[in-house]
Amino acid sequence: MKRLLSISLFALLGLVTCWAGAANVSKPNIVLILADDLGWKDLGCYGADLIETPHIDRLAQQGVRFTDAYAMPVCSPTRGALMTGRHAARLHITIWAEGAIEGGPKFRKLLPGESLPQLPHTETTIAKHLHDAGYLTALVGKWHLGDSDYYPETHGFDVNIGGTHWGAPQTFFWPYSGSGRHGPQFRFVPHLEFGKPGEYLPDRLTDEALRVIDRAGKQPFFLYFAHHSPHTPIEAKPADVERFKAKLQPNLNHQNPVYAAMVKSLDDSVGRVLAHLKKRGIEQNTIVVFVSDNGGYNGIDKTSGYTCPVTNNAPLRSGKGSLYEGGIRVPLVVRWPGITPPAAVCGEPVLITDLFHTLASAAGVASAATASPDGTDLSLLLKNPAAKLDREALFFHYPHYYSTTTPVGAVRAGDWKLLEYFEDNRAELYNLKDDLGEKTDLAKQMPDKAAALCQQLHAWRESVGAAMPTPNPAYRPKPQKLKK
Ligand SMILES: [Ca+2]
Repeated sequence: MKRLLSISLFALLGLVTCWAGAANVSKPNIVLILADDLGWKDLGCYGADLIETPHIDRLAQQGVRFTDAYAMPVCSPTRGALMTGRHAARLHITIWAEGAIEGGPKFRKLLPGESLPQLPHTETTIAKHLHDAGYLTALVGKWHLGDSDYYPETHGFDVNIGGTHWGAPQTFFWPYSGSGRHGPQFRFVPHLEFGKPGEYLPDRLTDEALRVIDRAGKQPFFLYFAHHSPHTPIEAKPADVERFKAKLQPNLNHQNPVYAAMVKSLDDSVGRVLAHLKKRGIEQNTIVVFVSDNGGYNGIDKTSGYTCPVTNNAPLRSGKGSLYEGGIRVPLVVRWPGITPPAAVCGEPVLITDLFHTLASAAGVASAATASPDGTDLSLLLKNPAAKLDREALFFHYPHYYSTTTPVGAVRAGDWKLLEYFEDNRAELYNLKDDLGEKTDLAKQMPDKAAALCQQLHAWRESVGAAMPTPNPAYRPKPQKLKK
């Protein structure tokens, strides 16, 4: 009897082990590719003209493409929100890391809201959750969430290739360092010290990303592949630049061939990652997400040799930094074999924080949702892109200055969008269904609607403890230009 019991216990243990093994095998790998400053209209599948992105377009053909996906308006806030599932305003990370340290302009009407230059260790990242669930976790590329005390290694990543506090490399060509625009400084991309002249950063980062996939072997992996492209400095491989120079026409929305070439390299990188997954036979067990961290940069970058804006977000208004659609609406494509239908398009508004919840849920890390109230699991939309989320509104908060904006907050509820500018508490109201370009301000025509949305925005700010700008005692109104 005792022997029989032992055998049964042994068999039971074997069964449990077997189940655990099966569960581990079924854990999907996750490849999260984050582009930097890629605009909503910068991909073929989103209607780009000069720019060509066949690999990402094919990914969209195999999964769900979101038309109304939103990020924060600049780099670090999106990255913090993506890693934690918590809104940038709740994290108090509302401007890029270097901007938080520099403190913003000294003589404008408002002093910016306080923002942290790093992701505190009291926050738990998706990498930490996945690491604890047995994943190999790797960041390849840009981190931008703090200095060496806050590097990815301290936030749940087993591997960090390239992640520092810097928001951009000094140059995209090896050795990726040199003097900066703000004076002499030494930017670097760690673990890539050994390279060769002419080596281009997106290509090298892709080599490293493929090595991470190989290194994982049979272990499930989370590859956070955060490209620096196509952030400034706008630099691309000469042969690619020539290709787009030849294609340039005055009637195209996009006019910068160096930028188009830069996006091509980004697309080539995605193509190589997808091909590698297929080659290794893990394509069917890997979720691939492609998304950008903010709207397209519509300023000028002289490095490119062109004086036209780097990109054009039309028909969206404005660009990076702004809370108009051009600053926050981003491309988002998700392919999850067995879950996402092919060539699907989803028009439901979604936020970058939702990816945290979606990926945590996919990996079976249910506990992750508790401390992250600012997002929702998108599995429902990924299975059925026509479904609706039970969510009233999305909120945005940028209490800082940038070339495209003064301090501002915003809310999108259904088709309605309200922006509140903090310098004069001016509200602007738009109906995105009729007016995607936010050209006709309806605030005066519809004061009740504007007041209701304002109230909703204020209540949200209070609930997340958003840091607000304050009056600047040193404010100097811009002096009138003297006539000669
Ligand atoms: Ca960015």
